[in-house]
This record gives sequence, C-alpha cells and structure tokens, in this order.
Amino acid sequence: MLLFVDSNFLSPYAMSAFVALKVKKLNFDLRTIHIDSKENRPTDFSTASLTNRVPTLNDGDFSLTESSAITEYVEEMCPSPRLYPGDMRELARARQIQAWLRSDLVALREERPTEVIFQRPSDQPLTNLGREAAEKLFAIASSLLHHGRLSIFKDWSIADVDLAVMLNRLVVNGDEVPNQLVRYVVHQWQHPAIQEWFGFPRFFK
Ligand SMILES: N[C@@H](CCC(=O)N[C@@H](CS)C(=O)NCC(=O)O)C(=O)O
Repeated sequence: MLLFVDSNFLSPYAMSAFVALKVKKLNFDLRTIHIDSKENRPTDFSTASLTNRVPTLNDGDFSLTESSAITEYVEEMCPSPRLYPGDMRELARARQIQAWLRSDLVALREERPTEVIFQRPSDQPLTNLGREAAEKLFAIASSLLHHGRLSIFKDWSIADVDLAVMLNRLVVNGDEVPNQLVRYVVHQWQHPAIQEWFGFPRFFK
C-alpha cells in the first residue's frame, strides 16, 4: 500500500488517513506530494484515484481519495482494531461528525489553518465569522463530550482525530477555548500516530 500525503504534513485529511493506517498496523509506504508546485497533476501520480488529491491511498491497482472514504475502506478491509464504533447509530454519528468537519466551519479553517498547529501561530485575531464558527464548534463538541468525556464515544474513534485537530487550531493558537475541550485535545493529541505525524519534518516559508 502507498499513502500520498502533502509534502509539509499539514493536511488534516492526510493526517486522519495516516492515523487510520497506523492504527490498523497496515504495511504501507508514505509518499509526499508538493501540492503548491502542482505535483499532484502529473499522470504518474495517481490518475486512477479520479481526483488526484491528497490523501490518496493506492492499494495494488486500486486508488482512492477522500480521507473518510479511505478510513472506511481500511475499516472494511481490516475490521480490528476498530476505527469506528460498532453500534449502528454511533457509526452513523461518527460519519456525520467526519462529514460535518470537512464541510462546515470554513471561516475557522481559513483563519486558523493547520499551519498554526504545525508551523507557527497566527497573530491575527478571529473575525466575527471566525468567532461564530469557533462558538459553533465549541457548542457541538461540548454536547458530544458531555460529563467531561475524553472521547466522543465510549472508545476512541477516528472521529476523535478529526474533532481534536479542528479544536487544536484554536488551542495551539492561544485562542480562548473551554477548559474541558482543551483537556480533550491534550488527551487526544497523545495518540502515538498523531505524535508520529507531528514529528515529521516541515519546511517553513
Ligand atoms: N475532503 C477531502 C479534502 C482533501 C483536500 O482538500 N486535499 C487538498 C490538500 S489538504 C488537496 O489535495 N488539494 C489539491 C487539489 O485539490 O488539487 C478529504 O477529506 O480528503
């Protein structure tokens, strides 16, 4: 198996796919792609993936993009240890959270890109739109993590990686974040596969 990720290890989607493969203890090579220099365009990258985005997972002659499609694919292929809850409704909830985090909170993603976690914080305060997105994130995360829970469901799931990275954009940047959510992020960030991703070399512009 071959996982293509961005060359500066900044993509939260690539990180999610990487954690999934690590948790499953799958044998895979990591290949980096320079998105800025359009390295994802040449045909030798992965035309079979249809969209040529990162992350891309190549499994033999099968090629797949979209991080949550990748995490679901490896879950189907290798059911244990689990990335997703076994209960049908919790599984649906985990998928909902993943889809929501990838499609909403645009202002927050723009004003607090993952560079603030992996490279350097932003010196710009949040705009009203950014603040609104942060408040929405806090409300939803707090209701998912009621009673001070440190994971969304009883057991860890891949949705925790996605939620933690979204919250960590604010935590690392020094924005005001409710204490309980900070505790959750600090706990989730200790995951060995996240730590491994965090330790990859990055080049500062
Ligand atoms: N929803 C996608 C988002 C993937 C994505 O936005 N990838 C970016 C890098 S973070 C990319 O490949 N950009 C280049 C392009 O779209 O051509 C996922 O979850 O994998």
